Amino acid sequence: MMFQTETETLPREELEALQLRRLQNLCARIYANVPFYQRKFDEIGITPADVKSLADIKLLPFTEKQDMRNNYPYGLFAVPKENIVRLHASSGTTGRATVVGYTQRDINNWADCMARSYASVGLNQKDVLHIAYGYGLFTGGLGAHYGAERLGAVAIPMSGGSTKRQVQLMKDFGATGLCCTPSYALYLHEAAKEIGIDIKELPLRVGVFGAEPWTEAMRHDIEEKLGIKAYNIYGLSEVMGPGVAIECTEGQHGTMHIQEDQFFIETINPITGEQVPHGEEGELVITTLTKEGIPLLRYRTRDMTSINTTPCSCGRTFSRINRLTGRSDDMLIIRGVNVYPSQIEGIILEEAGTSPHYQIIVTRDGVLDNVEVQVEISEEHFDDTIKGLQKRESSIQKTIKEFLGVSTKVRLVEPQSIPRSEGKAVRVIDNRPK
Ligand code: DLL
Repeated sequence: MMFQTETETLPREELEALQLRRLQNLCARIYANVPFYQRKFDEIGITPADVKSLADIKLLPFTEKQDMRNNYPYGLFAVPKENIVRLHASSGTTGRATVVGYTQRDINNWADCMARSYASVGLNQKDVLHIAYGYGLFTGGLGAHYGAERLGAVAIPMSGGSTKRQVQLMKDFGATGLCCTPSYALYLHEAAKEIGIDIKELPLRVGVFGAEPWTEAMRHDIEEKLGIKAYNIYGLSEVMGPGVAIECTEGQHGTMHIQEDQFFIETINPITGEQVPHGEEGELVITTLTKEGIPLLRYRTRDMTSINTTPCSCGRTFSRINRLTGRSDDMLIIRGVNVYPSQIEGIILEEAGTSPHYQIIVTRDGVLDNVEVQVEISEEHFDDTIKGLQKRESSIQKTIKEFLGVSTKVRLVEPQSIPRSEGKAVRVIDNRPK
């Protein structure tokens, strides 16, 4: 079933003509309204009128996360603040978050993309959607929520936390769809067992899981344990939120249709910035074709994937991206929260009595990610009392939780005990199953 059949099955030629019109309009808008882009165009010596075909996009400048940070908070917005109706932001230490603003039309387009996504995995108006993505500055909760309402389904705004109670309410409210991170789905299953509920016995039938990498093995595990069909959804707050791409009920597992009337995609070599041919792996670059609040030209997602243009038996003409294979930077996703080692480093360095030698060790304990941060104590504080050390540990732990939103276990270790490396320091040891 499709939510907007006409758009989702547009013949490729018409779709590409629409994309070109929207790209030209985008360039004109950002050149006129965002000094950052005007400067970038001027530096390269091109004007919006030089964009005559979709292939010309390769002449245009990239946008990176750092550009958003440099222009914090509103510098890249393309409309006056009175036209913005909502903000979202990624977690980050003060002043370094990436902030995105939406006009009413942006929110509507997003709700459409999410409603299409639900329909694409077999959900409809009769479904009851238990939404356990976080509500707040994170785009997961509200994105999933507005899409569910747009579809005409029942949206249950659960957000995260109180896991056992969630299971009870899933049962009481008769949830048929579950939206959360794949690891949280497994956690719900464990919590259910503890309170004597078998999720398999509930009417739950479809899961819409994303916001973190997961494997085919994990899909089998979830489908088996929860007795549902599990689907992969992709998105990122910078370009919208969840619903940029989604699997369908017909296509091969792992391939996700991109909402191509809204987004133009390319894959590039992350080192040279050159486009790579469709089918070859590269970094996904997304241009927002309709966004008004904070339109982004050639946004470098840092997500590695390949573009799949083979027609899909579902009838959608939107091309697909294959399962994400990793990132071209060092961002970690811990229980659905994005964390850069440099953010943890910043916090450690502000704490008196520690040295800049640290290591972040990520493991999966049962179904949940665990993070231990080992930090070398500085020589002069080495003879601190145990109480003193514990106080330092919990102070760092608290600051990490407060600024980055992830729980960690901080352990102070002896000076010189973290292995030194001759080249780049090894900051992260990720022992989670791949
Ligand atoms: O995670 C938006 C979202 C919410 C997507 C709910 C899906 C479901 P951010 O917090 O900005 O936004 O994180 C975006 O998460 O660049 C990817 O690295 C990663 N990511 C998102 N979905 C997937 C997925 C939301 N299905 C970053 N598989 C992205 C692998 C994913 N990684």
